[in-house]
Amino acid sequence: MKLSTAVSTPDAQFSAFALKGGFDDTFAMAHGLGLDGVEIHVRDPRDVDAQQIKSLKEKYQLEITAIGTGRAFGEDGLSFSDSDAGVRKAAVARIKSHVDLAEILESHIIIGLVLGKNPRTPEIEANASACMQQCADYAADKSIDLFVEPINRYETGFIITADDCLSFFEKVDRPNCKVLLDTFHMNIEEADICATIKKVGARIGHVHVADSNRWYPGAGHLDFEGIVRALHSAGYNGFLSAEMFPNPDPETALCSMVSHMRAIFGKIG
Ligand code: LER
Ligand code: MN
Repeated sequence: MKLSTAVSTPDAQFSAFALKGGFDDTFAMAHGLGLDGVEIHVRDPRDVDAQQIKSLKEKYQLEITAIGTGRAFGEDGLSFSDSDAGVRKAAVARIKSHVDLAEILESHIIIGLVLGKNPRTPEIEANASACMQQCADYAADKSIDLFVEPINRYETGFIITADDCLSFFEKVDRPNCKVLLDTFHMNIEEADICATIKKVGARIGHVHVADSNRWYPGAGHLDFEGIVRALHSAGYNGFLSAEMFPNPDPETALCSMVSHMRAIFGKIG
């Protein structure tokens, strides 16, 4: 498994980005701290210079592990479950533009809060799955996956657990939709984190790491050794991407994450 961190530009409202800043600074810092990749969170791809990000990716030898899209909901109100068909159409167009960015950066797409926060009803599920199908088909043509993230009950009423996500996938029925497991949300919602990892198995596409308090792994009470062992047994060989508060400061948070996780990798071999 490899390590990455979520990064975003300073205007992002979401607070669990360990690194906020210009991509030149955040990529340099991620490289300097020995990370293998960065996960970039982009409100609207028209805000960023794809070629600049591509050259920074090459300069610092970092993979772009995924592109986060939640800011399109948080800051622009776009969602797949909005009752207004025009908003849903704009949300699909926005995510397709994220897919175009992912194609340039050889990355994948995170679908979290862009699903909306409304409690799941048959109508909401039908609207959201139709949007998902359009985006998944567009992404599949470019060999891009959509990582759908269960998010805890205090942030959404829609896809809260891994089981919610798997049952939504039955409706969406697209193989390039994978599950994004976030240890912070799992600690709130899953009865048994390791059993959930085993159950999702080959359908795990991406993993966010933060401890129980959303600080760096090692700062709370989660058993990351057990989690990494369960991911390893499930055949997961992708990224563990830190999505955590920059506490007590970004550098300490990231250094602590890297040393905690690499010590665990060393034990597992
Ligand atoms: C996004 O990856 C996430 O984990 C959510 O908490 C965003 O609100
Ligand atoms: Mn997350």
